[in-house]
Amino acid sequence: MRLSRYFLPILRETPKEAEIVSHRLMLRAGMIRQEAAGIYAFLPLGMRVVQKVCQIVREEQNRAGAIEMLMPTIQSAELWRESGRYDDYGKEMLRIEDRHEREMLYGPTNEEMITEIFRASVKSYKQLPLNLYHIQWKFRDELRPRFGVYRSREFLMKDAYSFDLDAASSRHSYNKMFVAYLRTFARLGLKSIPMVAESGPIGGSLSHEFIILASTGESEVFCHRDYLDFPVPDEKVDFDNAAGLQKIVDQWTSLYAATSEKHESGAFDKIPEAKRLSARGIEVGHIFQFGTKYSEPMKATVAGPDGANVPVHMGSYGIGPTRLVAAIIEASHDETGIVWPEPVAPFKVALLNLKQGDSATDAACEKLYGELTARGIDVLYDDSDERAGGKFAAADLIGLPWQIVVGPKGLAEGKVELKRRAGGARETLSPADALARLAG
Ligand code: 5CA
Repeated sequence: MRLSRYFLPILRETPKEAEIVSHRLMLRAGMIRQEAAGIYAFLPLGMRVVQKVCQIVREEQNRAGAIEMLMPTIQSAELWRESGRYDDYGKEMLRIEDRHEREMLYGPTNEEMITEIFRASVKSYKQLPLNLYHIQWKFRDELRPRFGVYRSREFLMKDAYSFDLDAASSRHSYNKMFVAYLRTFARLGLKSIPMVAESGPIGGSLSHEFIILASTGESEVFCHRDYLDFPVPDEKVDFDNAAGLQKIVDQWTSLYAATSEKHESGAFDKIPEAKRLSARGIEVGHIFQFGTKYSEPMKATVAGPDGANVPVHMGSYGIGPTRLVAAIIEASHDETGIVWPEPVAPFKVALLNLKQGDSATDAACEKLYGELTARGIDVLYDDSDERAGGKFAAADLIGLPWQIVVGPKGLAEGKVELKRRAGGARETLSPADALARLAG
């Protein structure tokens, strides 16, 4: 992509309304724009990151056996009356009336709708277990939307819903998502800690929040420090091996870890003092097991092996991809800007032409640009007329993992500079070597 043809509205000034670093950097780097309180447009650079995050979330959901679909954002109030949540949900729900005066709502979550879809066609335990998910916009009329896309009113959610015949197999489904979440957040370059959590309006007795430690986090959390060094299961993990998964989950829940709502100071104080970690965190995922809370009132039953109809056992599993973009920046930035972990970077390389208009520099850049593109490497080519200082600052701000700096002085010796954004290490090498390094 040539910067001269791209849409990257970088802000020079620090926006005053932004209280935390991720919000500031997302606005400055031209990733998002506020359209109303808690409602954001994702501009091209921001949208690329959202897509990368969603793709990793998707791959790990699929690996764990969940099946992707897409439900609508607008739901009928009727459905929510069936579960009894229509009135309970209160002011957080955006209620809408259509032209026929039918009560509708913008979905804050989808337990009711998925239960309705399930009961329409699944009749036998032989079709279980089943886990269906989608990645879709949600709306919650948050009392205090803040920190940009971290706590917005409209946000993207990956929500998965599992259906099982009984509590034991429902636990297996829960564990699949638990392990998928550990892998997902690790692939996004984050250290997540599953913590015992309150289930709130979703319901149920078993619930974990996946927390990223960050000083700007909204949640107060308490855990054993050793979680920070626990091994994350690799891609060979067998999701069909119930006992094997339970072992992983047992290890990841063996030490104390709780959000403030579930905190027990007595238990926490038993941890040796040096191992106690009391910190702030960002909730990036939340999983719930709630048995028959929805299936019973909504009559989602299947015929069991003995022919008798029983309500199915369910769980739901949420991840916030748009919140994750903010969480990744909170975890990975420096004083000059964002430092993208490679798997979610909007482009892999920034190619900086330090003397646009100089025929040798232009030719070297064009050649590199063509070669990088041909190899399928995402490159943002700064071919603007900006002076060198401005190009360096913009490249650091948007935080692509690599920068190739091409200027007349270096080129006179057949060299370009390759800079690693994380850590700032620089190397002087030939364009061919720079290319080989990035293609490797
Ligand atoms: N139905 C369940 C699980 S599918 C559910 O709604 N869970 S939730 O309420 O915990 O939300 C799931 C995830 O969505 C959260 O972990 C968080 O990552 C994200 N999320 C929730 N509220 C917001 C918000 N206001 N802004 C951005 N992301 C949010």
